[in-house]
Amino acid sequence: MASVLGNVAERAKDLAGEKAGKMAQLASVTQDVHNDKWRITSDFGVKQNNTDAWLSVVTDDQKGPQLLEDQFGREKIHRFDHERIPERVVHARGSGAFGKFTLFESASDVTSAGVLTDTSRETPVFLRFSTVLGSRGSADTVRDVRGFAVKFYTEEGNWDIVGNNIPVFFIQDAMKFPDVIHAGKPEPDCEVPQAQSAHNNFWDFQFMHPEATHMFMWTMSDRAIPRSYRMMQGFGVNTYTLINDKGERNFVKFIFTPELGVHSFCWDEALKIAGQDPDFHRKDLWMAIESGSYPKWKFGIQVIPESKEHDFEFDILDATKVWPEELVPIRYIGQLELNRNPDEFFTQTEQVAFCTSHIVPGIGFSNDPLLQGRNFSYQDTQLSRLGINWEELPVNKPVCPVMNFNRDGAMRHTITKGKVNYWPNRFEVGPPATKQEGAYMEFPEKTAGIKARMQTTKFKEHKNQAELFYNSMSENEKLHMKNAFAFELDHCDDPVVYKRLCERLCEIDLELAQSVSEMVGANMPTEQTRPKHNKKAKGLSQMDYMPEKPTIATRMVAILIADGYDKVAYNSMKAALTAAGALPFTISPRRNKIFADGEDKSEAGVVADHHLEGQRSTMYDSVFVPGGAKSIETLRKSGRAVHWIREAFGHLKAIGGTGEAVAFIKQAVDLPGMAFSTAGDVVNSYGVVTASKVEPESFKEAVSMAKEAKDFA
Ligand code: HDE
Repeated sequence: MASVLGNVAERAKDLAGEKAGKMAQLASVTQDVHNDKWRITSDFGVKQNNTDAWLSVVTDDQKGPQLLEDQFGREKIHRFDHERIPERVVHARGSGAFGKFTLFESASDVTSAGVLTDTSRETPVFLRFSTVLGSRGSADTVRDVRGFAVKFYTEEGNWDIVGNNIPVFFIQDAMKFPDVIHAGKPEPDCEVPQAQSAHNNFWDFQFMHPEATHMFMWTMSDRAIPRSYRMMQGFGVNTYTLINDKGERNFVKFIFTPELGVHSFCWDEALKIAGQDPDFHRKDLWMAIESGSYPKWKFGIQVIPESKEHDFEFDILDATKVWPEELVPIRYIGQLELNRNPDEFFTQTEQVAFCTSHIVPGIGFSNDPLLQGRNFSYQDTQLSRLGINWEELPVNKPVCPVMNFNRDGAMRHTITKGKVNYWPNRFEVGPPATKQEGAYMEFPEKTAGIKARMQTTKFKEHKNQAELFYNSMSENEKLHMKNAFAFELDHCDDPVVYKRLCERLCEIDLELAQSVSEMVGANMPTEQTRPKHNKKAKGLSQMDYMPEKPTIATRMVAILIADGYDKVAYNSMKAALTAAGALPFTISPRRNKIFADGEDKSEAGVVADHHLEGQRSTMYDSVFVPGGAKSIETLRKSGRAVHWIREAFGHLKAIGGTGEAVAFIKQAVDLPGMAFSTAGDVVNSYGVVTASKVEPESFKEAVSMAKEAKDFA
C-alpha cells in the first residue's frame, strides 16, 4: 500500500502544510497511477499477469472455448457492466473544481457562523457548475440556466449553497418542480429536443404558469448563454436566515460576482460552439485553473432584519422575486477562488452531492416554500443516485469529526467501534452537544395559522419584476432578448403555444411583444395589456458587471499567419498579449513550421498551434492578423481565413491587423462608414483596430472592451 500511495502521501504532506485539511483528507484516499512500482492487480489485490486475453482452451494453435472459470476475465467485464450510476435528474451535465473561501469582513453583526465571521479562516470548497436540462453528454453552450453549487467544508460541518447563475426561479412552490422539469426536458413521446427550451411543452408550461414570467425573461437574456463559467454570477436564489450571537434573526440572500465581469456569447456563437466544441465551458475552466489564472468571485449578502419582513411590495420569501439593490444593498464580505482541478471526474465531480438542507450554526432556513421542498428533495435524490452512505464518499465527507448512531446500510465504510449504538446509554458516550460546544440551535420561531393548500396575496403578483428586468436591459440586451424569443418560439409548431406566449409578452412590453409576434407569425398586438410602471433597477443588466479595470486576462486570441508573415508584428503582439495575461494561439494553413518573411527553411520557424481547418473563429475571443505580403496573399485565397474575419466581426469581436493585413480585413468586413488605417495612423472602428505598424495598446483596449456593449448587436 505504502508504495502504491507513495507520491500521494507526499502530496498530502504538502497540502497539510497549506492548511487545506480537505485536500490532505482526499489525498489519503487517492491512488496515483503514475508510479513505477505499480503492478496491475485484481479487485482483491492479487497481481495479474495478463489482462488482455480471456482464459481459453487452445489446441494445435487453434482457439477453443473460453472458460467461465477465468475469475480475472469475469471480474473485468462485470466491473465494466456496472460502471454507470444514474445521472442527475436535472443538472446532469457539469464540471467542478476545488478552491478556497476567505472572508475580508466579518458578518458577526448578523450571524454567528464561523465561516462568515472568522476572517483568519480559509475554508476549502468544491464548486460544481452545470446546465439544467441536458443529459450528461450534452453540449455546454446551450441556452439554459447554469447551476452554481458550492460546498463549503467548514470546521462546523458542510454548508452547501446550491445556486444558479440567475437570481430567480420558474416556480414558487416545490410541488411544481416535476412539472416544470418534465415540460423542459425532451418531450415524452419522441425524446426531442436535447438540452433545449425551444419546444412546445416548455413554452406551454411558461404560459400556463404566470409565475414563470420573470424567470423566462432572464432565461431569454444573455445570462443563459455565458461566455465562461468564470464569467457568471452565482445566486443562492432562496431566502435563508442568519442568526447572530444575540439570537437575532435576519433574512438573507447569497450572491457571488465574478472578478472578470459577466460576459456572454452571441447566440450564433453559442449555437455553433455546441457542435464545434461541446466541452467548451468544461475545457475553459480546466485550462484557466491549470494555467494558474484562478477564477475568483466576490461573495456578498443581502440582509433584511426580521422586523422588516413585510415592508416590501413583494414577499421576500418568493423565489420568483429579486431584492432590488436599491432597496437591499449587497454587502460584499468574502472571496471565493477556484485553484485546483479534480483528480478524477467520476469520484469527485460526479459523486459530489449537494443538499440545501446542509447548513451550519448561525445559518437557518426560512419559510420560502421552494426552499422547504428542496430541503427534502436533494437528500432524497442522492439515495437513488449514490446510496444511503453517500456522505462518506471522499468528496462529500466533512472535514470535522462525524460521530453518531446512524448505522449500517449499503456500502458503509466507517468502522465505528464500541459497545452501544443508541443514545442515551449507560456509558454516556455520544452525548448531544451544548450551544457552547457549537451545537446547531433551532431558532425559536413562533408559528400559527390554518393548514391549507393556498397562495397568499403577495405571491399572486407575477409581472412587475418581469417588466423591471426588461426595462433595466441595455438596448443591445433588449435586441438579444427579442431574437431569443423569436428563435425559441420559431421552434414551437403549435400556434396555441406561440400565440399565447406573445400575448403574455404584451403584458410586459408592447414593443417587445410586437417585434416577437411579427417574427414568429403571431397576431400583432396593438396595445399594452397591463399598465407599465416603467421602473428600472441596478444590477439586473449584465452591463452593470463589467470588470472594475478593463482586462484581457485569459482571453483567447487567434493570430492568423502563413509563410511570409511579418515576424516583428507577430512577435511583439504575441509578447504584449502574453504579458497582459491573454492566451495567444497561432493558426495557419498547416500545423507545422511556418516561416516569416525573409526566413528560409533552414531556420527555426514558428510551429502553429492549430491549422485553419481544425478551428473556427467562434472558439476565440479575438483575432489578430500581422502583415507580410506573401502571408496575406495566402490567407486571402483561403475561404476559411476570410470567413474567420467576417464571422468574428459578426460576433462583435475585436479584430486587429497591421501592414498588408489592413487591406485584407477591409476586404472582408468593409461596411459603409467604417474607417481603416492608412499610412502611419491607428484606427479603431467598430472594434477593428488597424495600423501600419504593430500597436498593442489599442488592440488590447479593443479586446477588453465588452463586446456586449458594442453597437452592432
Ligand atoms: Fe435543484 N435539484 N431543485 N434547484 N439544483 C437538483 O439534486 C430541486 C432549484 C440546483 O451540481 C437535484 O443532486 C427541486 C433551484 C443545482 O450536483 C434535485 C427544486 C435552484 C443542482 C433538485 C429545485 C436549483 C440541482 C438533482 C424546486 C437554484 C445541481 C440532482 C423546489 C437555487 C447540483 C441533485 C449539483 C440539482 C431538486 C429548484 C439549483 C432533484 C425539488 C431554485 C445547482 O434534487
